[in-house]
Amino acid sequence: MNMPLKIPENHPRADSLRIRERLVEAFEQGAVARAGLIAHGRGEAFDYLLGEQTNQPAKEAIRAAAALLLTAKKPVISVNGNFVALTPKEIVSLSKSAKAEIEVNIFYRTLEREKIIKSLLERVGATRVLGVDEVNSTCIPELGSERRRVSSDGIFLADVVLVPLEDGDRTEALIMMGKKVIAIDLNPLSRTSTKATITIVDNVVRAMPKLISEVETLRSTEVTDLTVIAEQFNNKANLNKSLTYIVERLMELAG
Ligand code: PTJ
Repeated sequence: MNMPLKIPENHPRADSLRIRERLVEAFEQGAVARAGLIAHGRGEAFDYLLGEQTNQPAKEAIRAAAALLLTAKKPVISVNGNFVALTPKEIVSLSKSAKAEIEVNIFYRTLEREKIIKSLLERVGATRVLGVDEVNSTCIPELGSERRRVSSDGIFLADVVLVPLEDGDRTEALIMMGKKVIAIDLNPLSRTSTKATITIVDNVVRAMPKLISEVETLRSTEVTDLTVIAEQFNNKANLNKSLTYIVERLMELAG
């Protein structure tokens, strides 16, 4: 076990180091998978390229995602180890404001990890967490991984599923089942990003509070207008904008 790192306030990378520490702590608690630490490193690299801020294409995706959540009949937030380590309170808050179920669905599946993730959510106010030791589970067709088992009351019935930090093939399977998928992924090139209905290319740490506040902003908007906002969103065009943003930023930095 590592000694917790004492991060000097004036360290130029203090925020990033604090986030790393949260991941390490949640790994030691048993919530984050070993591979989750590697996944975080990959995310950090893309975040550098994005300038570690929520850019305009991400803001547009957040607005469309909020509209989609508000028009959904049965939205579900899918939660894994990294997501709960980074934004536990925001997951609970979004589930309340968007009236969405929370379901634990992990790639490296053990009952022990499921229970730890559930308890971290309950500690910050979650009252109903699906997907843990479920008698009532169903399998997603065409999916080989442990993620195929989903709650019959949650992801299986959902029309809209939020899938942050996804591993890839499940998004495709959910889309094939006729569901709409909102991804939050720092990598605009990932399979998840390209297959999702709406991809927010941003760090979950920044995107989640903005998504919650956008849900509040749009709450009183007419359903027909919300539908237009969600349907007018073009994921491919938005991902192209994120890539262009990175390219232009790097060109500028390169002088
Ligand atoms: O908890 P489990 O068992 O379900 O395992 C979860 C991990 C994350 C290990 C699993 O889903 C996995 O292996 O994911 P990948 O294939 O590494 O993909 C994770 C994606 O999330 C990558 O495209 C990363 O760039 C991205 N990512 C990493 N950190 C963040 C992120 N996106 C948004 N915010 C982050 N903080």
